[in-house]
Amino acid sequence: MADKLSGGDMLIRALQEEGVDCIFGYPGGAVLHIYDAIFKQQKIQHVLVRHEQAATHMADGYARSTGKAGVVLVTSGPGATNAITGIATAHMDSIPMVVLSGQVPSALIGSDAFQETDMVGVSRPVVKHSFIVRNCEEIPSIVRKAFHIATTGRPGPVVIDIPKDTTDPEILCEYEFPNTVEMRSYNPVVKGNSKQIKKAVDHIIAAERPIFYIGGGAIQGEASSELIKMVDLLNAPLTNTLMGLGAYPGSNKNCLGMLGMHGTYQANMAMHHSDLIVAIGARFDDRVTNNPDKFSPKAKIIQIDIDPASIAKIIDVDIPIVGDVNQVLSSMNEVIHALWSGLEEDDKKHHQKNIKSWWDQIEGWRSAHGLDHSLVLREEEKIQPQAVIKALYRATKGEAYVTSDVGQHQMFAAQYYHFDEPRRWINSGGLGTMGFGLPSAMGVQFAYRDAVVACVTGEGSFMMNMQELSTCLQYSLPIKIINLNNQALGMVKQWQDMQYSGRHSSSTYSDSLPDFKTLVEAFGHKGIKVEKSEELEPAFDLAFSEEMRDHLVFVDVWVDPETHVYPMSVRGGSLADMILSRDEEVVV
Ligand SMILES: Cc1ncc(C[n+]2csc(CCOP(=O)(O)OP(=O)(O)O)c2C)c(N)n1
Ligand SMILES: [Mg+2]
Repeated sequence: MADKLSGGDMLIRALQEEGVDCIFGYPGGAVLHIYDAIFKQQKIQHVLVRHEQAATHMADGYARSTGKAGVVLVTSGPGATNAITGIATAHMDSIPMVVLSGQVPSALIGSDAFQETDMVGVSRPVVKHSFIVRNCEEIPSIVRKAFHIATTGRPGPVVIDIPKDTTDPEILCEYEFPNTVEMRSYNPVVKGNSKQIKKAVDHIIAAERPIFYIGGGAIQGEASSELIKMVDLLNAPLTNTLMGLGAYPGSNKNCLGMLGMHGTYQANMAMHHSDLIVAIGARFDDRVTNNPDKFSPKAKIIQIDIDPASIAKIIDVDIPIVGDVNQVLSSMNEVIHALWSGLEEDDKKHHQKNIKSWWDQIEGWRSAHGLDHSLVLREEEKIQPQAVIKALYRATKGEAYVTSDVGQHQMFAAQYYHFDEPRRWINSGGLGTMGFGLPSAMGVQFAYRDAVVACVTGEGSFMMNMQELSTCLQYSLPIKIINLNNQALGMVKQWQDMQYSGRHSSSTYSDSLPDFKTLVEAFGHKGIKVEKSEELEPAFDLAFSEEMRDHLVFVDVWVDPETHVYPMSVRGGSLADMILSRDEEVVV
């Protein structure tokens, strides 16, 4: 006979069966039964955060770095609404997450009870799915379904709203965890259509100027090894979106770097001039396409995506393939191998000649205006933010998990830290959520206790969730925070420089910034302030030293406040229309 358990105990048991080892949360009246159930077991660690938004970003960082769903537990009302920004952040980047929100007792729902919010209603536009628990019996099957939905197909956040009476310790129900999940209305397509796959391969082999355009879906879909096989066999150029960095080794020469608004010159030019774009787990978002009417005019497009709704949403596609990116690429590789070995020597040579002249053109772009070109050292005493990222890359040998916040520092990190593996670069691409950096780094550190985790932040973003420094002390998280302190909301200020004649409306703080070294020391951590170039390397040496191995270190680097992020797309232009520096614009 099945065990009889309370709803609270059932919830925790079901989470254990799902393999959950860590929950990020914050208690309150509606979830007290659940917290008591957590207290009585040892398998799942509960992390007490200082703000519910941070809990969602921690679960998100955990999910992005492991591929498993992150789990959040919040109380009703303000606890639930505080979680919304993090749920929306995960939704925009297709991150698997399960959010357990407390609700007032069923009998009070709709009565404007204390701390009542219609969480399912409030979160609806930013979740993949949501559930309301009606009685304790259904808790195990709802948990099973929630994890299934969050982690399969195009992943995303799922909310389970739990009225307090359903977890009452006095009410016991039979516990049965379902072995399988069946939902008639939810069956994501996994295998790609074989005719489309054959057609795509024919186009790839025949293309003269092919380019692979890789998005976050390639990482979520674990497609890296098949992607590497394909790109290396074809010796094709490849570019990543902000979300796709690391899907293919960033330090490999076939990688042209990030494309789009702050993409590299060579990546944007290659996209614009290509005759075949192979889009993998990428959704042609406006930060990539610039003006869709001027996007890559000569290219035929193959788009591979798990989500049929993403296909041809923004840009017309010639060969759509719906399916799991890893499986589709694996089938394509089989077809490519068969085709390649059957090709006449002359045809192979023809292909190699085409690719060589395409590469000559790309290398010309790379050497003319590659990224080092935009790393201009202006005044000797001012530290350039790009140089800080390069120093971080050296200090961590390119092997760290790097999270970032949102702004100029995020773009510099994306441009100058080369990610050779998937799931190492963790940032909020779709929603662009300031305040994401520190808590997401914490989520990564909980997943990998011995890993080097660095958070590249800006003083503006850091101040949005800095209360979590206290959580870091409680759980001994030795994160290294690199603050590119330009004493401004730098990205906003850059746009004001470029589009509003330098009128800095509310983008600076009139000398009101805290002294970050003292601030982090008040939280019990190590702070280092860097004001001169020559202090940078020693600061990194100390931060990443054996001596600081178990300590959170905050390196506050005062960088040149005048530096802009380049290249930058020209508004309304094509991908080839770029501003390369303060006084250099290229428009085709
Ligand atoms: C929550 C939130 N509010 C506002 C914005 C708009 N925004 C984008 S970048 C930015 C400035 C970020 O400043 P900082 O963290 O210091 O980074 P910097 O650009 O200076 O490197 C702002 C305000 C945002 N992305 N997120
Ligand atoms: Mg700043």
